Amino acid sequence: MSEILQEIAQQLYAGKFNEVSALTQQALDQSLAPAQILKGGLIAGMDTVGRDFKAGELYVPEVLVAAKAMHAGMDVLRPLLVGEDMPTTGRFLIGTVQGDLHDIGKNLVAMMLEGAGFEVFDLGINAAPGAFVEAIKDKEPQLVGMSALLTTTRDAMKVTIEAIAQAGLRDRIKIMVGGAPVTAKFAEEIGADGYAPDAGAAVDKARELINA
Ligand code: B1M
Repeated sequence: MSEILQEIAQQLYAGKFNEVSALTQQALDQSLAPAQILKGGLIAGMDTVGRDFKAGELYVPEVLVAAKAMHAGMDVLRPLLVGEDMPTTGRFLIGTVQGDLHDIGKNLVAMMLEGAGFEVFDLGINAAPGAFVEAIKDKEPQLVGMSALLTTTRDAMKVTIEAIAQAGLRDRIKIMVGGAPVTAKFAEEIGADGYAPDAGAAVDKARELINA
């Protein structure tokens, strides 16, 4: 990896958003391709963040600051990537299910997925089954993720999966669920394809499902 890409990854890990922004511009000035900077610098840095978060070596605030640094780098690259035939890891639709207003964990998962090169469409909070169905038709994601933080709202995941099946869209997508009251057993019971306990594991599971 070129030295500047390594430095971008290191500064991103440290959450130094001004440095990441300046280094991303410097890398462009050195004629590195935007896709190369994205993959070798920003995504590489975020991968390390995900790995260490999963291992319990980083905590939520550090991940959020790293994600902010990722966005600072992305802001420099975005105008150059628009229109370019950028290979993404995949399209991921995510939302917090109906009745649930918690979004900190869901946002963290979305940021980590973006960091891993996924194109993320975020339905926000309190997303009704119909909103998932319409967005699947509109955005054509390969993966759909649902988050719930309440034991009472995790049942909305099952209802949403049923609505997706009723709309004839179940075979087109893989479904992932997560959130504090969700377990692997629950995911299996409601017919989801995967479960992840945290944002780092969510990236691993998304990569696994998209390659399955
Ligand atoms: Co609420 N809340 N809350 N709350 N809240 C909890 C969840 C609760 C455990 C607190 C408690 O009682 N100890 C409890 C739920 C109990 C239960 O059902 N078992 C609770 C309750 C009861 C409520 C209200 C009902 C309170 C009331 O009004 N009486 C109410 C419900 C509102 C609603 O949703 N309808 C409510 C409201 C709120 C606030 C609005 C005040 C606020 C949310 C702000 C926001 O999100 N913008 C809030 C908060 C902040 C919490 C706690 C304190 C923190 C949640 C959080 O952000 N954690 C929480 C207690 C706690 O957890 N200590 C609590 C940090 C976050 C990074 O973790 O969301 O678990 P988490 O996400 C993780 C993983 O779960 C996983 O990855 C993330 C990152 O590692 N993950 C996924 C999440 N989604 C995933 C999706 C995936 C894969 C992994 O694939 C798609």
